[in-house]
Amino acid sequence: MLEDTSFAIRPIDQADEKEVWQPIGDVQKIEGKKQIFALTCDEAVVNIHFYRGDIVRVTIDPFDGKYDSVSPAVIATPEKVDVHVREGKDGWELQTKRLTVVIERSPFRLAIYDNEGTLLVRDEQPVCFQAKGRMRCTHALTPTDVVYGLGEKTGVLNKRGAVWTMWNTDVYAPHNLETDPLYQSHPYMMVLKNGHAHGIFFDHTYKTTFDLRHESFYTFTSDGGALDYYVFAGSHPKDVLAQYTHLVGRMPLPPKWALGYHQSRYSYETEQEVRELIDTFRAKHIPLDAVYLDIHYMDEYRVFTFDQKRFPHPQSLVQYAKEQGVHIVPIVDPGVKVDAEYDTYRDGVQKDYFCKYADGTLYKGDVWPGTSVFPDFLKKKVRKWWGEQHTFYTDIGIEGIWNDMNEPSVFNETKTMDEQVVHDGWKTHRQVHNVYGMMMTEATYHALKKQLKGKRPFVLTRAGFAGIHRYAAVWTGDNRSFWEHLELSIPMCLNLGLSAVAFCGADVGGFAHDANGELLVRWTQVGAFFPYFRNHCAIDFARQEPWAFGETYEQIVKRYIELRYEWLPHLYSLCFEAYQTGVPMMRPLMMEYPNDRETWNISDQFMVGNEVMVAPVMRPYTAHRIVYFPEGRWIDYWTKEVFEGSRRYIVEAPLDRLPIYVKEGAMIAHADVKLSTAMADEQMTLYVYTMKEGTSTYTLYDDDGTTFAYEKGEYIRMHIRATFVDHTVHFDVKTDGTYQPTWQLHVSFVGDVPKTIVVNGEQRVIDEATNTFVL
Ligand code: MIG
Repeated sequence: MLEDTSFAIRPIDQADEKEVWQPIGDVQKIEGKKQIFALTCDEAVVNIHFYRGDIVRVTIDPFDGKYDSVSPAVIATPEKVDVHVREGKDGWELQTKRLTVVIERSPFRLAIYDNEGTLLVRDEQPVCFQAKGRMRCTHALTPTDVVYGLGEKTGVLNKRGAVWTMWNTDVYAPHNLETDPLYQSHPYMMVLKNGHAHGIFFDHTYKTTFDLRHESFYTFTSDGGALDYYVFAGSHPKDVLAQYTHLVGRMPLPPKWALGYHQSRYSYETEQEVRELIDTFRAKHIPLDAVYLDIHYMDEYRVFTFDQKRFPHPQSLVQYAKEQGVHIVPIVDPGVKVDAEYDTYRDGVQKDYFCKYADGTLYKGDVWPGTSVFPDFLKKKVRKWWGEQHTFYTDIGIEGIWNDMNEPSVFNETKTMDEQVVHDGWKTHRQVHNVYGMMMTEATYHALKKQLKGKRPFVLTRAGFAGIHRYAAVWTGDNRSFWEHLELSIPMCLNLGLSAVAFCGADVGGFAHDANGELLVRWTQVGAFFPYFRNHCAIDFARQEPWAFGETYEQIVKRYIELRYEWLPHLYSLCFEAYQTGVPMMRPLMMEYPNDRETWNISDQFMVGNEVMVAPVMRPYTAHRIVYFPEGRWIDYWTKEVFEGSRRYIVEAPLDRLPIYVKEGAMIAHADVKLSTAMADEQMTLYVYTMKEGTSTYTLYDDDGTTFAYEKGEYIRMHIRATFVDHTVHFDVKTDGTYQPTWQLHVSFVGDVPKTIVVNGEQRVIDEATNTFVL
């Protein structure tokens, strides 16, 4: 008999149905201490802890109330919050200025409201647990709620309609809409209800699942630990990001070179090849800021070594590259080759720094170097030791490191380390798997920061957990040179951004499989507006450097890499915004227009800041597409054509055109094209998209691009407000910070040039020759 699989749904967990789910029962008593409330239930201890008026943490521990999380995600400590307590006959109400938590006594259930009375969270069913330590809660949703976030997930922007699992996994097989999980775990969602957003973060390091298939609820299940979640009040999507990143931290400013164009391949195999690559970029005048060294640079894949034959003079290579304004970024994997004559292995064994089973035997797994051992990054002194090894790179001038395989990936059936391995004393791999990679990357970031003596490090990572953005940029792993993967990269990165990973990108051109000229062009156009912009390609597949497919394609690819450099002042200003507020550079339309329901499910357009919209073509042989324009008037970046908002248009986009639209009234700062961010700007141009009447604002940010002086106010921020009225524009310019820019800011109008221009009360005239004036 054939099994009917047509209605097969993915089981959340095979073990589930065999084990009994037990509810935690009624509340027996409540004890409150200022902003912390402890509830004793029949089968659990519940803690409700206000971190701020707009952030509340709920922990439900069915064991002994002594559960101690090992999650590294949260870095904020609670602030003082005034909580108003009311006791009713069915339970209690805890109220801050922004949140109300309603506790039902029998059986225990929670409901959480914002200060406008919007229901954010409600237990649809009592919280349950299993003897094995699994936890489950079921929270209400309405059919029209939209769910975003969850970090690095496939699928479309809205995550409803599927089950999503958090278990860091290396997936080389083609990623498709149902491929899950991938390399990162972000058990965090932003929920949009009728334009009101709130967030919820389940701070669980164990394997967890979000079942979002249902109309009126979702379930969250964790493979272990107490239930531990934080609710963020919102109500604007940007507020939710600010609240979430208050808790888990924000990205530091990357060095400017990390925002340039990066070229990678698995692998550029010799020093000579790398030099020739850089020379070709320079000969062709194509901008370039970094070249990656994939695993072939090493001596039989031993980390912290160079192959003597292929890379005999790494220091002069790094130096040579630097003279061309290019940074060399080597890959560093966690696996350490088992080889009694290899220093790193010997040293780690001697110090007892590698992961072991409970009985003391070393865990060994096969990865690129063959049989390998794995540093126990959960231990502080191991992180320190691992970090120190990086002087091997930093001593020769390297300032960026690429962490790969840190899920950790192992070439075996389960694809990872045995769950029975123990870390840092007695934490099982089952418990800490999802944070292993983040701890490696943290070690790398901190070590580089120290070793670079004041320069900003750049770290790229594949694996990660909530909070990873504090240490590294994230790329979405092994995609393929498929149009579908170009399309997938947008919702993936948008949701990473909504999960606080502002600095992210996908391999431009696609990693595995063969790209072609048209795909590379379309992908480079999109990549130029992603936060992180790297072309990377796998071994044995068609090369995909900008010139790989002939002159016609090369010219367009070059033009879009140049465009990236023109737009850098804008992108860099947005980076600073992300550093300050958590709001990512690349945003879904929903972020700017949460009340426009047309925007809620758009996965194929995105915003770069608040007034620039990109609507790429992501189909072969296609020179047009449908674009949705939110309210207002929009100007075509290329043709200056005007589009009235709140409707859709079919727009033309021949191969050399990426549809970009700028909102009327907007101001955007551009730089001149240059070959590397190492070259200082002498001039920047503020393009002002004029309007008849109205006001707009823009903040241009700049600093030295390399040090941490910005943390002490050594930057320049120009807050520009433009008011258009009666053919006159009034600019109100306020500057703060102590950095002396290398550039002058010119102003150029797009659209009708105002008859009168006034800057801080003083009239200005336009220079006839350049059609600009200096602000
Ligand atoms: O098992 O280092 O995702 O970017 O080129 C493959 C070789 C290991 C996977 C990474 C990819 C990298 C490749 N790595």
